[in-house]
This record gives sequence, C-alpha cells and structure tokens, in this order.
Amino acid sequence: MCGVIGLVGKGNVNQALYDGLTVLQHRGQDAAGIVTCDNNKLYLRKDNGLVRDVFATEHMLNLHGNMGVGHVRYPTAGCSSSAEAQPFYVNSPYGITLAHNGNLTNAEDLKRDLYKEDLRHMNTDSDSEVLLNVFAHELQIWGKLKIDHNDIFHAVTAVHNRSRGAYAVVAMITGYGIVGFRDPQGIRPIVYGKRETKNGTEYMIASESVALDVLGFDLIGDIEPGEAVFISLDGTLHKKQCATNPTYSTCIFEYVYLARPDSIIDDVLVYKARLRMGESLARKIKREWADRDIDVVIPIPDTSRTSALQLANELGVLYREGFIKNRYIGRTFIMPGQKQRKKSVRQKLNAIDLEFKDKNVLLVDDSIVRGTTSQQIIQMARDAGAKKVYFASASPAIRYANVYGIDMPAKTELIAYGRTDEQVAEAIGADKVIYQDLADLMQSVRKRNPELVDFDTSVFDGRYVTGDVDDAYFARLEEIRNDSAKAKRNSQNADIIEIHNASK
Ligand code: PIN
Repeated sequence: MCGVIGLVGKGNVNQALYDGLTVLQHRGQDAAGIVTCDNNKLYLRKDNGLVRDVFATEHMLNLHGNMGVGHVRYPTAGCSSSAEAQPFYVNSPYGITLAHNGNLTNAEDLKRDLYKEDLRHMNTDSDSEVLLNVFAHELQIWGKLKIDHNDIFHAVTAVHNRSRGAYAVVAMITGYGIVGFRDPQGIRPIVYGKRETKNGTEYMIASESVALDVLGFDLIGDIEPGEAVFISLDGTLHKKQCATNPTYSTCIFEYVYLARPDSIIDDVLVYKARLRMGESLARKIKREWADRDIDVVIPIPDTSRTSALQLANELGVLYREGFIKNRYIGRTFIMPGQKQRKKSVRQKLNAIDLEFKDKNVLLVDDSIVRGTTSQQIIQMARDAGAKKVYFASASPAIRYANVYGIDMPAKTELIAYGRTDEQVAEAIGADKVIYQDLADLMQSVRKRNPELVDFDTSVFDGRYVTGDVDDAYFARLEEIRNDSAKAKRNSQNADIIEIHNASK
C-alpha cells in the first residue's frame, strides 16, 4: 500500500505536497518522494525513510514550480531499495514522472513485452516502473510533438487494455499537466478536489480525502474506476471514463484498517463504516453467543477503537481503554553481536491493570493477520489479571494472500490459514475468537452507497476480481521471491568478500 498526491497550483507547490504526504504517511513509511516542474524542468527528491527525514530544507528549496507529484511507499515483498522510491521518471515522450499505489498482476508479462516489442529497458523490479513505461509507450505511439487531453485519455485506455491488477496513479507530463487514473475495478482509492486562491483555482489529486481536507481543498469526488482526470498546466480540468467495463471492486480492507477514519472513499466515510462494523459484529455476538459473560470491551489501539466503541454500545457492556500505546517508539539499534529483532508488542503497548483484574474481557481488533501480535496482547491481558480473554475481529478471518498492493504475508503464514475459528483461538491463546461475517462487513460499507455492489474481498474469500490470479500465479510469485532472495544473498556475500579484500 502506498500514498500518492498530485497538485497543479498557482504558486509553489513544494510545501503543500510535503504537508499532503505527511497526512498520507500512514499509507507508507518506507520511502518518500516529490517531483516538481518549473519552466519544463523537473526537480526530484526521493529516498528511503519517513517524509520528515527524507526532506531537509535544502531539498525543499530545490523543489521549484507550480505543479508536482508525491509518493509515500509501503514496503512490499522484496522491495526495499531506495532506487525503487517513487516518483519514477522517463524522459521520452515529453518527460513523464509517475507515482503509483497498487500492484500489477501481469507485471512480468508487461515487462517482457516492453523489452521485446516496445524496446524499453526497466531498471528496477518495481511494477510501477513497468506501468510508467506502458503509459509512456502508449502516449508516444502516434509520434506527436504536441498532445492534448484526448491523447492522454487514449493512452490511459491503452494502459487499461494492457494492464491487470490494482493501480491508482498520478502522473505529471512535463509542459502539459497532471493526470490521475484508477484501474477499471477501482481496487485502490483516489480522489480529487479544488481550492480557490486569489490567483485562480488549484487542483489536487490524492489517495485519500484527508490530504485535501488538511490543505483546505474541497473534495470534488472519487476518480471513478477506469476514469482519468487531467488538469492542464493552466488549471483546466478534463475528465473521461477510459475503460469499457468499469465496476466498483474497491479493496474492502481500506475501510477495515488501511485508510484514515476521517477519509471518504467512494462516498463512504471510513469512520461511519467502522461504527457499522462494530454494530454488526455485536449483533452476531448477541445472536450466536447467548451465554456470554463479558464484563468489559477493550479495543486494541488504534484502528479498532471506532468499531469497539459501537460494539460495546450495542452489547450494552462497558467500554474501557485498557491499553495505552507509545506514540514515540524508537529505532532499533543493532549492537555488536546482536541480530536485529522486531520491537516487541510490550514496547508499544502497556496495559492498565485495573481494567483487566478479575474481569472477563472482550478485546477488539480490526483484523487478525499472523496472529503474533494478538497472541502477545492476549498474554498481556492475562498478566494484567484478566479471568477470561475473548477476542473479536472487526473483519472476517484472513486466509488468502493479497496481490493488489497490501503488504501481507504468504497465505501459509496467516494464522487462520487451514484453521477453524476454534483452532485460531487456541493458537493465539484466547478463550474464544469471534469474527465479523463477510456479508456484514460488505453491508457496513455499502449501506451508505448502494452502488458499491462488489468489493475486492480476496484476503477473506480468495476471490480475485481481476480474474488472472490462480495457483500458477502464486507459484510464479514464489519462484520470483526465491530468486530475488537468492540474488540478494549472493550480492550480500559479494559485499562481504569485497570488504574483506579491501581491508587486507
Ligand atoms: C494496527 C491495526 N491492525 C492491528 C493491523 C496483528 C494484525 N494487526 C493488523 C492488528 S493500528 S496480527 O491500530 O493501526 O496500530 O494478527 O498479525 O498479530
């Protein structure tokens, strides 16, 4: 998962892009980048790290111009190099820079075609570079020296025809403007809005509406599945449906956990959807668990607070904040002779014992993925004196891998893979586990917008809406992962040999 932003302004956009990226930081903390354009010259700064660490004053002063694009990246399997920080750039045609959120499922085929047929070289393993090159190729195909919005929309249509998977994109075409587009199933979200200034109207495109809110832009709406929105350098907005069969299949996990609660996606406020998730889960608990003996409902901060609150209300049980989260968790320094270890949950969360002592507690989380954190938190609740520890998940059991750009483990590493709910409870040490039903989860979102007939629910039901994901796809993925792991190991060994030689 990543965050993208694009802005065509009436003055320098560097500060607004930076501020927007900090608002989208929850979508990716691995790398950040901004590219701006001034008098047909591009200015780029990108690196691994948080927004606040990547951009120093000297970098900001160099980001000249009234339009630009930004990106925050979440680590996805096998990708951690700063060369894969975005935006990406190609010089031909016109000079295009692109920021992408999502994951292409046919990137390997496209890469081969781009090399063999379109004579384009890829310099990274990133599918975003592939997407940029498909777009660039389709834009140069007519060999025009000058283009307009119709040429750009044709190129987006061609991208839709060639690409499979998830892509919410912001691309800047030097000398022309910024285009935002979303895959024909609208798997990842993207919105646009405007603000009036004394010099005229400014437009922004962003992964989530919170970025617009914070910068004083009014939300115009979502870029619809398959649609493209182009804002020219002079501030004129054009939009067009570029796909033949667009459908809404937005990733439902955006509502469960990924997006900020104050964002509006496809006309649905994430916060309201989470309240409804709490309500429907409480109704299921009432229906299926008549002899329950819950004394208190305790959320696992932060995401689950909203649904836990409503769940407690609906059950008529006390809601209490039993865990406090450290907001300033530090870095892990590797001391000599030590391996890098993951920060334990104990360093992130602390229990308030009095809320647990001698009580039967119902812990609520947004989801259970690997189950490792859940297990440690349940143990913390017991150590704090809880009698019984029940565990409710605001989303259904996760049993399948994600291929559309969420950083999730392979399915065999998921705690619910091959396990019943009872076996999950046993594995994480809970007295009982209760999951949201998928139909209820969908209804929690759909209630506000009946147009959302379908969602990407693949992690829950293994149904991949792009229709091209099967066992063979996963086998190929595994092969690529193993190859890149091997290549990484080899290059690390080569480094070690070099260092040894150098110190002789
Ligand atoms: C974390 C939200 N949420 C908590 C992410 C833990 C799964 N985990 C997914 C639960 S926060 S585990 O609220 O945004 O901080 O199942 O892998 O142990």
